[in-house]
Amino acid sequence: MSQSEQHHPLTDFIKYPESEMLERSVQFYENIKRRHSIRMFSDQAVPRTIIENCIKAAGTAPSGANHQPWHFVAISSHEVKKQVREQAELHEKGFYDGRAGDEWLEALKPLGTDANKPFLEHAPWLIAVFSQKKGGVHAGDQNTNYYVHESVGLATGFLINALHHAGLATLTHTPKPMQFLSKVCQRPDNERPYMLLVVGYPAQNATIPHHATIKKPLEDIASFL
Ligand code: IYR
Repeated sequence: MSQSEQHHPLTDFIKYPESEMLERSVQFYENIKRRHSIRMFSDQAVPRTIIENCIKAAGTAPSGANHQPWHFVAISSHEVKKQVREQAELHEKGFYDGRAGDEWLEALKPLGTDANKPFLEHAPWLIAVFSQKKGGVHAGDQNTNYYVHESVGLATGFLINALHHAGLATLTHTPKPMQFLSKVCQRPDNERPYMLLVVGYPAQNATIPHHATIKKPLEDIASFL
């Protein structure tokens, strides 16, 4: 067996007593349901190490053939944040002025969003997530990646969860189109911008739209056979 085909014993799985599992599952749910997308951020700084740790957590997500087809660009530079805001607002204006179409704009009404994105400058961190069509288990590999969208979606979910767990608020922001992020973030042509996370503390007067608090009950999202 070649070295790359070796397996290791699983040594870090923790088996909890069932009563503890029950308690942990409740605790996790109670904690994650306090996660809300917010659009009003404080400009209070967040230490870089916290962001690094959350990105490390995101990097443990499962991915097709373990190729980890993602790259995260963490932006705290005022100059770069300003560029992101300018570009995002420019594109979003076209979107809200009609490119989105009536049905989409109608669906967004309860969220109260518009083309103004001041939070892109106020928040201490923006994390641009990029997906890679080509790659491999080592940086620089140029093999085919598999299930790229699924993998990057999972890593982004891990990241949002890690940031929330650390005590930060986020917005999953999808400026449309967002190709401009490649240039602003100095990423190569073979990577595609996937999502932009806005990260920081909520502003003191932050609100969340009622619409976003409506979560489907278990019976509507799950079946047990
Ligand atoms: N990208 C726009 C519009 C937008 C689209 C969806 I779908 C949302 O859930 C929220 C907003 C914007 O960020 O304003």
